[in-house]
Amino acid sequence: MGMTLAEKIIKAHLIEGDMSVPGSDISLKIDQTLTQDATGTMAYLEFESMGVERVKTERSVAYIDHNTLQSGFENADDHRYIQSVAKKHGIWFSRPGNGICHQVHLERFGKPGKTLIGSDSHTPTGGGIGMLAFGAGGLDVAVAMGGGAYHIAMPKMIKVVLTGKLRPFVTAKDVSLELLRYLSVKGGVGYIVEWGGPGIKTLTVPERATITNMGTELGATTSIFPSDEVTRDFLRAEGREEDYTPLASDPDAKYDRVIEIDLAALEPMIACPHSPDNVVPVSSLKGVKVDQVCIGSCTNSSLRDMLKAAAILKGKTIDPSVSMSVSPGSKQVLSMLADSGALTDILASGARLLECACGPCIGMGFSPNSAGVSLRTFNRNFEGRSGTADGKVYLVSPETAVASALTGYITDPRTLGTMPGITMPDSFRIDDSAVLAPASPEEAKDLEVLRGPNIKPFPESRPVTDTISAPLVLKVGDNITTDHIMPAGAKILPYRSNIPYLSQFCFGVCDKTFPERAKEAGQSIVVGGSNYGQGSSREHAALVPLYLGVRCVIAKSFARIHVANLINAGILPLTFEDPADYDRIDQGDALELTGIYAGMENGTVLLTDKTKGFSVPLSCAFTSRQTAMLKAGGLLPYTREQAQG
Ligand code: MIC
Ligand code: SF4
Repeated sequence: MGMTLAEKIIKAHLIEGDMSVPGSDISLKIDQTLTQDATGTMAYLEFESMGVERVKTERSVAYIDHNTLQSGFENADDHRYIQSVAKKHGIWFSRPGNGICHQVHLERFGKPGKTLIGSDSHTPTGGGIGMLAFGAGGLDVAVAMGGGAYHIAMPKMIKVVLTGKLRPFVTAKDVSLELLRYLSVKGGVGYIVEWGGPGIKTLTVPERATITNMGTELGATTSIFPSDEVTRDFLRAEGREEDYTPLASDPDAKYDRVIEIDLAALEPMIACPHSPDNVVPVSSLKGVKVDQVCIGSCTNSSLRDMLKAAAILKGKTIDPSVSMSVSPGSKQVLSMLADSGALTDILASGARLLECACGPCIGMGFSPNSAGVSLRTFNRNFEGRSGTADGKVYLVSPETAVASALTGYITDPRTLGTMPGITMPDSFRIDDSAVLAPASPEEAKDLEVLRGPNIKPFPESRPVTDTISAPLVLKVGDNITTDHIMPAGAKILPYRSNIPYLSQFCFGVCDKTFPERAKEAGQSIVVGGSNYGQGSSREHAALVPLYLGVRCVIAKSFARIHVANLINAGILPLTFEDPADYDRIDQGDALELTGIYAGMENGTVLLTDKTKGFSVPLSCAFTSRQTAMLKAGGLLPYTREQAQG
């Protein structure tokens, strides 16, 4: 039987496991890694603690793109730490200002057919170029840099067959939003989404990358496009045609689910607050007043996106009531915008230029006004993420963003008339001067790693015990994101290497008193609904609860990266066998989990609600490796145990 493209890449990288059993543990050889600074500091501390001298991957890159505000010494110190640790251990270093990790990686390093893991949930952006790319916790990336395998549950396969061609003003972003409307933020959990069909030929690599980027919002393990002539053209324009390999699924490959989308039938779509799957046609929100518009982020910051925005803005000015920002995805994009004159058109329209970084996407500046409506070309609109607690963030394409900035109201871009043409250059401007090479192994020996005072030791994990007695300190609902668990934003992000400081903000979006209560309890349990921990890969959403004494999280279901991070941190994740039991327990109840070790073998642990006096079964479907990790107290102690034999 034929194979899907993802299966072919998995097979070529499989270290252990049975690919024919979906959901079973498989381990993969990882060719490339990336980190960004907000998760990178912790990832490199973890890497250092493993005692590996030099990374064992083909290419590892450390990007600085999230924490670029530097409103105090913290970010600058962390940048210096990452730069020095990268140089010493064989990692390439992309300087602040060089761009957003996913955009730069696609431009300069991504290779079809290779595996990539990154300490950022949008690493699947690399699927736009035919890579099998996964978002992962920092510790998993650290292990992969040290030559260790990356473990995932063997995914099932969805194929999205594209036919037709997008009409003017309808974009790749609208394809992503349409799929989110259809599948929801949980619809991709456990799947790889493979894109195919005759319609893909009409999509350029940056458009494909927008789509694979937003596959993360579906909860998918990853998303991937074939590598074809379009991929070759992109790599040629990047001056690296030699990195091209044609790759496709076999014609008789079997998929668990097939979805067809006629590109010609799509219209501009918009995700309403506060979830990327809260999607409706833009035309249905006509007349909603807009306060702020942001163009950029790893979803929509390519040269193509920027040129389109500039072409629509040319000769016009944005509505005086709207504040608009443009953040190009990379130095390459920004310099080409400048060279072509398109930057002048953007600036003349009244938009503000922000640096080539994540910026407003992660609340790093440019927060909206109180209760402000912000239209963003980004991928996430979770509550509070923009930095304004009551801000209302909508997700749109660059075309819809610009049309709305011009009128001051949510506007279907098709009402603008004719889409002005843009000319994409045959070759991009190649200037890798902001990517610093690592030192040679000899030179590296004498290099000092520079640590600032903001770096605090990471929390001590504890082996999971056979019985856990602890109060239920927090009960939350469905689709809790890592932005709820461990918020980001300009005020908190600088402390990503300081878990004790971060801990005061844990679950701040849901309940500001949680940290105090958790500390008082000593050890505690958290209960959540379905898709608990969706969103980012930040392992801080596990490390901070660990620091606060959380020993177990019970949920209806978990998001993939977060559940891995919980296990890596030695926190026990359990699910309700009967989801209705969620309603029977209340915050404040005294809980007891018994028979945990036996449950790790037979799949069931008993939960007793001592306050109410009843017991219910919880499921615990761990692989033998996960069980061993939990018993050792997490991935770091487990890795040390393994190394000692
Ligand atoms: C995000 O978009 O939420 C982030 C910030 O890029 C995170 C990583 C982080 O929290 O540092 C992600 O997507 O993994
Ligand atoms: Fe940066 Fe936003 Fe992309 Fe996360 S989603 S990597 S914060 S641009």
